[in-house]
Amino acid sequence: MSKPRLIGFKTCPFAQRSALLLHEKGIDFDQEYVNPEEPPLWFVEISPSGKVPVLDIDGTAIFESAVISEYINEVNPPSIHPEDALTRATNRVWVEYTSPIYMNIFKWIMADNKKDSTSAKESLEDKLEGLEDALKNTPYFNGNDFSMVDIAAAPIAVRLAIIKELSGVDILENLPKLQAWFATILEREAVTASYPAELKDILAMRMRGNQSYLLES
Ligand SMILES: N[C@@H](CCC(=O)N[C@@H](CS)C(=O)NCC(=O)O)C(=O)O
Repeated sequence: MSKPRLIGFKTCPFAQRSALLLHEKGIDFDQEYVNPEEPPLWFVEISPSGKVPVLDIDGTAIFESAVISEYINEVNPPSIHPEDALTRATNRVWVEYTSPIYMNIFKWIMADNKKDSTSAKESLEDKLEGLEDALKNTPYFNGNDFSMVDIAAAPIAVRLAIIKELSGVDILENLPKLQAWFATILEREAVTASYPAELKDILAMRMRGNQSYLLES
């Protein structure tokens, strides 16, 4: 059996989730990034939706980050899911909850005028407040154990920290539980390993290219 191959875009938070779980489980894998503007033919052939992440296991392509996570977790015990079925279901609910937040972040940082930027920021704040209310002042979402919810949210933590560095705006200012949770997540080695070192520069370049109101204001 050859090494798993994970295909992503450098900026994709969903692909980052897959990389994070692979690192967390200590799995030796090949990370491959494709250019979203000019995806190679081999990628188009293995990704029916044209989306990343794709996990290639010996020629079988698995896609959708939640499915990839379940597969990686299943074939690499011990499971990082909680034992209790209801807690597991609740975790899956919060994994789902975090997914649209990436689009909110994207709209906020790419808006090129005050009106769009403010409305995107408000939508993002609403979602972050929902997450804040679900937290219990524990290191990780479930307590002391790192879980799928922590993995699902880690790319949010990474992006909001980058945005704060680039723009000086801290959207977590009034969300103390989220601040603490994200700080703990960002300290984890597997989180640092899960995204390319140049992510900040790529995001800054895209924001500047879009005349991001967040950078200009
Ligand atoms: N539900 C998918 C979302 C993946 C997704 O939206 N990926 C984006 C990049 S972050 C993508 O590949 N977009 C290209 C496209 O839609 O053609 C998952 O969780 O894997």
